[in-house]
Amino acid sequence: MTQTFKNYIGGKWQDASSGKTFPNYNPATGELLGYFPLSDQDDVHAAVTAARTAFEKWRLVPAPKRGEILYRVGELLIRHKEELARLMTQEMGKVLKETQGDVQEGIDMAYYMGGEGRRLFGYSVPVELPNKSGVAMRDPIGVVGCITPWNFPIAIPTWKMFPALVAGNTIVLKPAEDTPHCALRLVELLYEAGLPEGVVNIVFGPGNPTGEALIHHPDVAVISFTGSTETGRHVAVEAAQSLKRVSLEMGGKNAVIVMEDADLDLAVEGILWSAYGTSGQRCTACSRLLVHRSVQEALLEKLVPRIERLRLGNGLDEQTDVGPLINEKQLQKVHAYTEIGQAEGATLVTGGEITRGGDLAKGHFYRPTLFKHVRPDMRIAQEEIFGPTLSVIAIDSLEEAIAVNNNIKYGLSSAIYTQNINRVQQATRDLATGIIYINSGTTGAEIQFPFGGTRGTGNGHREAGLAGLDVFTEWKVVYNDYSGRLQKAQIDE
Ligand code: UN1
Repeated sequence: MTQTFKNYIGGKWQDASSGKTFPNYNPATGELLGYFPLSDQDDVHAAVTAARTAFEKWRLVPAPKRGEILYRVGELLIRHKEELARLMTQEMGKVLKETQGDVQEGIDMAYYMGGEGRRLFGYSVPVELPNKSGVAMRDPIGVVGCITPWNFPIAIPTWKMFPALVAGNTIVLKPAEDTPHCALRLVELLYEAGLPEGVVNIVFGPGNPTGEALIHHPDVAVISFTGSTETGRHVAVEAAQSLKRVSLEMGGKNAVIVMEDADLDLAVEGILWSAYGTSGQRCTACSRLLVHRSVQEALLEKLVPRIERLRLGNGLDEQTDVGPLINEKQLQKVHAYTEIGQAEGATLVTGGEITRGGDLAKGHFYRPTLFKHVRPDMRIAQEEIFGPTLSVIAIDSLEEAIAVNNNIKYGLSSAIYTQNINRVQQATRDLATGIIYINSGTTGAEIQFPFGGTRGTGNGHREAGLAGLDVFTEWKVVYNDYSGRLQKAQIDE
């Protein structure tokens, strides 16, 4: 019998108050994996109320103790790594090696933010008056609403929840409706590690009504969102009404630049991995290849056969290189971009097809696709496709590559292959993205550094690293005057 799962609110498993549910499918096989509650305003209200109540106690738990819970979460994630990876592959399709990496990112974040329990550095600096001191410290903000995507269903919730928790906030998590089960398991492990009830609450459901209720709730102080730029803009506009703090992590249209002096074999590996890994469904995925005209044909001669050899299939099968797309809607969107590219006059070199044969018949599989003769202003070179589609643009100089790289509404990551140190320096200075890779592809960010991008990719915040605490903390400054008399700053001599 198919299992029906529940929300976890205030330490209790609960159905949606309406009794409604939605199904969860395996994108490789079409198999029904379970039903989850379709939560509305009432469920979200109950979750926010539970989080708000729990906040008054959680904020007083010493931060090192909060950190210790995260260390235990790290241990549990290690113990359950294989189970979670398999569950994730079944739920969203990417291959086991990648889902193991996804869980590993959560483990890394647990230990990193666990350590922040004994840091959370503020600072003390000299003050201008005698017998007075000043200290700046980080304070939690309150209830944080986390809205997370399906492409990194463990890692991204940990990027949001772990810094928020160590800083003393409480949480309502709304995971993507395509990957509810991973999020549920993560929350279960948090409680197994000893988290007090109500500190993390999970409500399942789609953007509307579940996400909408969260971004509009007056007691939610912060929204941390990862998803499309279109939805992120909506979140920012709506949440502004109640002056919520909003952190947005959105789209990318990331480029690999290959200069004429590059090691082409090395570049091929980086391009394959970052363009077609996760079936191109990463914010950091490479979707533009800016190659020097003089090495374009040599590069494509090496690259195209390798693309054609990528094996599509169920991510649980060790032979598989590329899993399915997340759902039918995304499959149709990716294919529509193939038609757009052809209509725009780009040359389809390989792929461009929905795969319906044999074992793949029930899944949402798309052949790894490459277009050449792409102009930088074509839609396939400007818009985020979020699939295995790579557009090759010929460039004649580093300056041109940088200009093409930057002339786009996103700014998450970029990469350059060159052996020339001067070009490395120039590219590092001028590529206008939040992340730059030298001689590797556009993916592979590590959690101890800030993650995020410029322009339409974000709204100025960063996740992970020390910067990842900023969204979830308010600076509080305490002046302590022990002179026993009225002292006037800026006025007393
Ligand atoms: C994302 O694509 O949403 O750098 C996150 C990377 C991963 C994280 C990607 N560590 O590709």
